[in-house]
Amino acid sequence: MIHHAASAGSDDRNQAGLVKTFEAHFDGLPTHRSRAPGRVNLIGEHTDYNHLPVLPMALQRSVRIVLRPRDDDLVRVVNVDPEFEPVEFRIDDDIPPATAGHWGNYVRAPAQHLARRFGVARGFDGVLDSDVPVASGLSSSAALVCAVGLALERISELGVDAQTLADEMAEAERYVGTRGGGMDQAISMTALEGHASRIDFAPLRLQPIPVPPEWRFVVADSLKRAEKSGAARTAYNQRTVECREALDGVGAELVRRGVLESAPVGYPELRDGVGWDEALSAGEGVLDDVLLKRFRHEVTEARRVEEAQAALLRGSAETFGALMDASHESLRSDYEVSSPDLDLLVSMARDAGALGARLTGAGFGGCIVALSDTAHADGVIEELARRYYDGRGVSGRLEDRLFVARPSAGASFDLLGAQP
Ligand code: NG1
Repeated sequence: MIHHAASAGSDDRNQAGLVKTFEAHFDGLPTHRSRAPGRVNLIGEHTDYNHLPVLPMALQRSVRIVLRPRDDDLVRVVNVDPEFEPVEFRIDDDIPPATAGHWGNYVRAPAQHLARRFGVARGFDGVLDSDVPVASGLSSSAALVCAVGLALERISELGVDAQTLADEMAEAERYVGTRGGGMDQAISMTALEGHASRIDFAPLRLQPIPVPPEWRFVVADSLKRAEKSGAARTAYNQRTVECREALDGVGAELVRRGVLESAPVGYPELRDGVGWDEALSAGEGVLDDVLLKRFRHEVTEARRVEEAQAALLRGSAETFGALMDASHESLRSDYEVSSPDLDLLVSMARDAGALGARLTGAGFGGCIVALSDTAHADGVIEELARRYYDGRGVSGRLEDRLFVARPSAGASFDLLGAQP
């Protein structure tokens, strides 16, 4: 029997510990707290970089920084986890990066970006901790970038709203050599407690949708890291290129068929111009096997997001679960981003009574998300604990790898002592 951590999360952590660490490293006390959550994507995977919709929710797990603004441009951040060495740099238009993959680059990223965009030049001393599992498809990196970015924005009193800052933070991540689709920063900055959000891109639009209180999203980590700096990133980037090639091929074919006068500039324009059926038929006529598979995933996943949004709005958990199952199958066979461990976890979750399950995040490792209800969530967790995790040598606490995700609020910045 495991003690599952439906309630484990940032708010339960010991803030006094953070303050104490601050006092040990810097003179005096911190004055503010910046916090940004990780997220779990419920459906709409590998669609954001094609500006097609997604449906994520923020987690109760977050990056938190207790901090004190400085009067100069220095940023000093100590991570309570000794595995991550302290970071120190001056805010500038060109901040020299640490080695690739170093966590400090996610602190430098928003600083350089906000310096370039808004002339931000005021730094802070801070102590940081995070309970968002790293490299698991739960957006620990976006949470870090958003927590630092929000702190810098507030310290300089720029008056940038959360949605704009989300867009800026998606840009900021280019500093680390990657550019995701913008979903992670958008949900981390703007989420509402008790809600998931349907997100559309270019321009960013968010529609919060209440999650029925009896729905339970179980997150389970395959224990295989999906490192953004390694092979998973190469495969991710390759998918973005394939999607572009597929779009160009389909666009050219539709022009050749006389259906369109000019090729659509993006996926939303293709959808709005001819509809998915016509687009898919053009794709079937012209794309090679691999590109057709990638294209079919984009089309079917975009449709599933629409249907999932409707199912969420009317509280139909069975339909939502079936759509999650279909999403996983498409990610496995057409998009080819699953792994034997993710497939195993998904099927075990279904065997244990989940209404649907799928990989979440970029794939190639990381987590799955399974939908259950209040009556069955504990059973799903206990089954997965027994069948998947027993004997796999989980390092650390199992409840950091297997937990119920609570739809939580987005990033916040407060005076210390002012938050509940
Ligand atoms: P993860 O693997 O959770 O970091 C990545 C991208 C998202 C999105 C998903 C796939 C980054 C920072 N995030 O998420 O934007 O494209 O893959 O849906 O690259």
